[in-house]
Amino acid sequence: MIDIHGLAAVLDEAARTGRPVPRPEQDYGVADAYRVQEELIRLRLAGGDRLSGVKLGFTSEGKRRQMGVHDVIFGRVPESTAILDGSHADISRYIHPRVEPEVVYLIGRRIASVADALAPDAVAAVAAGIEVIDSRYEDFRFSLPDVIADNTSAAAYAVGPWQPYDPSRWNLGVVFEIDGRVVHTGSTGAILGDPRRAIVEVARLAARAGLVLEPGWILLAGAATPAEPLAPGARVRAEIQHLGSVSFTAS
Ligand code: OOG
Repeated sequence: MIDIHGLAAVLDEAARTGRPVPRPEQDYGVADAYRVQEELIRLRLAGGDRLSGVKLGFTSEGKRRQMGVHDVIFGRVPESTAILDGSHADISRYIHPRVEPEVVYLIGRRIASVADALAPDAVAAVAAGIEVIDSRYEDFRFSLPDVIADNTSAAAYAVGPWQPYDPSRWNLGVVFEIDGRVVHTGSTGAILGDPRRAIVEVARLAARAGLVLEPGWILLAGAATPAEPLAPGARVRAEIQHLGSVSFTAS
């Protein structure tokens, strides 16, 4: 049996101090891992943070292959981790941060079930985004339950200007740049084969965890390309065809 409160406290402290921790020695399953994540977030919200939304991980083959993991996972996104588009972001408190380009959806209605996610007003808008991930485990190595417990490595995120949501535009080119150099190109079609499925997938996972998605929340739909290490001074930019771009500079 995993100590749910104990592991949540260890991961919370690792995130706050920037000191990585070893993976838990015990075996545990995905259901317990989501309980750890829930407790970890409860600790953060008790400290005055709020949720700005949810995220999916391992929605693209590129990411699954990079991390050796095979299932889609979901995490919760704290409001305090937002990076303003075009700004400087302090990355000194992270352990071994990486960045990846994402499609971000603005949730348009309360979503408590997969049926809600299929409603025409489920998505209110869409934007290009960048997620900073930072595993709290040593060497960025983990099992599937470990990364779920660690809130899917969520560390920070930036969202570009919101655009009207056009469901027919689902297979869009993605360009990911660091310091003006293209490091990855991809397609939003790499996200679950069709990023429109992200809202359904997150509704399924959230409902299972007893979490209702609120209008005005964001959904980070998962990276369309593998992640890149983020170093101080780096200028990171993601551009998605028809959706515009988002950027920040790490300091
Ligand atoms: C887990 C987070 C993965 C994505 O977009 O696939 C993720 C990790 O790779 O550490 O956010």
